[in-house]
Amino acid sequence: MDQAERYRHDGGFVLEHAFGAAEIAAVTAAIEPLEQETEAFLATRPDGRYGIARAGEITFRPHLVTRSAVLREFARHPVFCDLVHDLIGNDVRLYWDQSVYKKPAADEEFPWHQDNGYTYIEPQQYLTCWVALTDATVDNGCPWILPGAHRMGTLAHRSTPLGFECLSNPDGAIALELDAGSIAVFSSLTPHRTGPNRTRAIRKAYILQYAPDGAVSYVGGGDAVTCDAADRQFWILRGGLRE
Ligand SMILES: O=C(O)CCC(=O)C(=O)O
Repeated sequence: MDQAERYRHDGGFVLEHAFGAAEIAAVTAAIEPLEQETEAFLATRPDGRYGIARAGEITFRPHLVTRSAVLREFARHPVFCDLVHDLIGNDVRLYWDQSVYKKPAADEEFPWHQDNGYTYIEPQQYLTCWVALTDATVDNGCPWILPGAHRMGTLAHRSTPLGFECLSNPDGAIALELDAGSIAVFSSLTPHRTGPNRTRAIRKAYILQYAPDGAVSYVGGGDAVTCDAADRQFWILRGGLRE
């Protein structure tokens, strides 16, 4: 089965060794000062928490492209242009980007969810590229997906202290172990979770999400907002061509 077929059938696949060591080192270096800012901010919070982020355990740093030319350029890397062309179409924008660092103290899972279960987007299916900046293993909290479940549409999610959750211990889940530089490519409708980090090293990921031009979000159940913020939802492909 080829990758496009696997995406349609299972809702995701691994693109191995998409980026070289130097590219991953440059991306990691660009994220580093922002990650330090994030931890410094969390340290100012009385309980070390902000939303689903927990100081020293798990950090989420969104909209990095607004702060780094290196990451803006990375978001338009030919690898992503090819992926979005084949899996979305000719007119595509970056929808969201964020780093997620899971620290050795993170002994909780990040619960089963669909990305479309956090902020509801129309069309409901957009593309998540979970780029491994370090090797991601079952031991340090690699992603798991539930193949085929993307065909059920957006599921109901409940709020938990660890994040939104749509499923609990489903049968048939598979771990996507990734070498640094590989990408877990999956649909915004594919239920996924990550496990605890039981190692002594930080598991680092940079997540980039792409949506068709014209996609709208309903933040907090409010009015439709077109996903075209100039500083972070810029064109990736327009008329099939790289912008
Ligand atoms: O990388 C992680 O540990 C979880 C991130 C995730 O699933 C997400 O941001 O949707």
